[in-house]
Amino acid sequence: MDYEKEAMDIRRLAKEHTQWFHDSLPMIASENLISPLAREMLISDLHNRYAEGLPGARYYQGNIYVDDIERKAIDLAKELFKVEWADVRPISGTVANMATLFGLIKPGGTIMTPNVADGAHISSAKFGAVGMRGLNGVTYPFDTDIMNIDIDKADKLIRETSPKLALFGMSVFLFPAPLKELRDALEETGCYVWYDAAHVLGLIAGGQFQDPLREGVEVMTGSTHKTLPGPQRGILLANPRNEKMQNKLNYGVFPGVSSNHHLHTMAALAISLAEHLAFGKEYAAQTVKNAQALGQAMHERDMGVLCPDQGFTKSHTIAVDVRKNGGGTPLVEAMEQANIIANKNLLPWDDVNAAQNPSGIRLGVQELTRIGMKEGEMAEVAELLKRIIVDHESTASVKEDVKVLKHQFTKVQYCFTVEEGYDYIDIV
Ligand code: DSN
Repeated sequence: MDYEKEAMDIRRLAKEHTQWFHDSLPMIASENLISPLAREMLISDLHNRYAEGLPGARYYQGNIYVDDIERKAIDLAKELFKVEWADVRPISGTVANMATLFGLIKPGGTIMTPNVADGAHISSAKFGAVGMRGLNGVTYPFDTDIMNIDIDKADKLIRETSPKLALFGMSVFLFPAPLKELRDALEETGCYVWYDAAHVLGLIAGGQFQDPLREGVEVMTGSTHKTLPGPQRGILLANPRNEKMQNKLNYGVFPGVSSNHHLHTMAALAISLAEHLAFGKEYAAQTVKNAQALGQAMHERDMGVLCPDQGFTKSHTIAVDVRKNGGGTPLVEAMEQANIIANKNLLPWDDVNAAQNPSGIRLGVQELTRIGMKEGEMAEVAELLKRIIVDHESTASVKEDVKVLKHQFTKVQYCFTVEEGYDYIDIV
């Protein structure tokens, strides 16, 4: 085999992929665009190096500058989230979740989590990290009319079950979790209260959605590439009740579930945190406005957007029940052919085993917002979606109009600008 040709083929495929996304409307709620300054970190020498432990207490030499970068990342995270303690080493949101499980609960312990069909992330499921830790998972009762935890039933169940750990946060996260409403029950059990903010991290930091760390949450995890538009990475934030708890979380990250923590993405995260401190408020507010505008425009076109009485969403995401138009799978495939990229999604009435053929579609607007789209463009996106989902128009003709819309928005916004001729760091 010609291995050089293989290598060049891989490069070609990556270029074609990049061109495709340049021509597309990416609407997967868990993705975003990194800024030019943060992206530069990904090809710097930091990528080639190792660090274990914490700044000033490492297991390898060569970390003089890495220590300074990591200290800055920690300080920026603490400022952005107004939190006492931050660990920027988890290499993904799921790794941050695993570190929390490793640190705060032992096998056999009881954890309360949202249910996957109701929109929870797989790491909170028996077939995900919760199961791998050997925990007894109990799910919150859910009210499908309001797409949120049923407060009265959950209050009762928390008191009856007395979990060691209570997890909030979803992957179809439309409305704030009822933290204040359940606070008494949670405090009475004495359990650790943990919030997986992966999807809404940038909204929280920007003062939108809810403020979990002021609503009774002690530990917040997240991924740093969704509504917080940074590198693919994770973060762990806490107001620990005592030093023992802080040490447990620290130990959970290292040596619990990670060794080297990927220094290029750590530096990219530090830059993204600084950019979110500068631009996050404006970005988060526009993101939520756009999601609500998209929900309204699709609702006006009778497309099955959930929760019209609640204003569709308070986050970056809307959920759409597309059963009457053919179901999630064929429709996201047709959308993909028309260059609108989204994912099919379980809705609460689906069997969890129907994940390959669910009722719903999940749409996120955080990336379209990142390139400067506003409410007017959301109406255009709704019309493009209607032509596929309701009218079943030819995807080829819709695709041309998708490209015309997308090509008007080619720059990443809400970040520090890089001038033409910018002196990028050398790879070697
Ligand atoms: N599964 C991802 C999502 O799309 O929500 C998060 O890890």
